[in-house]
Amino acid sequence: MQWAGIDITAPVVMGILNVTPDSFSDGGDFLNIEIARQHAEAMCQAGAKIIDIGGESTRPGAVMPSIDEEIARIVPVIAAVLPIVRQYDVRISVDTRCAAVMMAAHAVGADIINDISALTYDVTALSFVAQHQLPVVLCHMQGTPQTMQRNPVYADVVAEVCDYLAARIAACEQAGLARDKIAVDPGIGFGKTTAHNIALLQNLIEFKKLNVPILVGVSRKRFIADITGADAPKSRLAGSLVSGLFAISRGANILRVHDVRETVEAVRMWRVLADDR
Ligand code: 7PM
Repeated sequence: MQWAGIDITAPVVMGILNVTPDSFSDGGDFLNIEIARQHAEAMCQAGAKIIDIGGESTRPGAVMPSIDEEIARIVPVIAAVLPIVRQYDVRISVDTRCAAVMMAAHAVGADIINDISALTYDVTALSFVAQHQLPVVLCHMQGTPQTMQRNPVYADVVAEVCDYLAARIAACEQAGLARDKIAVDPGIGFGKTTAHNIALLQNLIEFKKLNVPILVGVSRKRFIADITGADAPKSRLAGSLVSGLFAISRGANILRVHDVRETVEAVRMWRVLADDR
């Protein structure tokens, strides 16, 4: 099975390269371009097949940067890491809701659009992605990063998220985007309580009926702290690895993670022991 030029028959790891000063777990570590280059190379060497670069911290309550600020943050980083990721045959995804940022990122080499708003936030985003037939991750979010965690409510979170993603896939196809460019994501932490996140992971198999690759982002998220008591984001590695392996066991194809080496090794162990060849 292929998506975005990547063989996704085996689970794929997407490494996170946050270039926002307030990213909830990297706290602006990577504002320095050189550090970003080194981190991207380390993630490629550790087995990441996609590097996800985001200029907007979408953690709950975050303030949106201006479009120019978002572009100023990510374009130099994409340009700096491009030669490296190309050496490793790794792809670059850009984590943004803004069409202008997608265009600027694509212009300097970004391969994949990772939009937490599933191409609904910016009215011109869908036509841009369809025009260029870009691989896209359609992620579910209830509300906005500013409001989503105030009071997430669903009658049936699995059915509602699945139906939303089905509708977004239909909208993309309607706009002329080939279905084989599309991947979906239940949006763990995007307008969900811990109970909602657990239900989505336990019922991930329901999303297989959408017949597109499934991406899951659990790494270092708050629901892990709620369960393990690991309060500091960087202390949530064990919970992140177990949640990621669990998601794979329930059908996830791509894991979006901070800790690439640990995740690649955990997935390798899992696949041998689960005889999941
Ligand atoms: C809450 C806390 C929400 C932290 C989001 C975050 C995802 C993503 C992010 C995801 C896709 C963070 C994340 N999470 N893109 N971007 N799926 N497709 O790591 O789960 O800051 S931001």
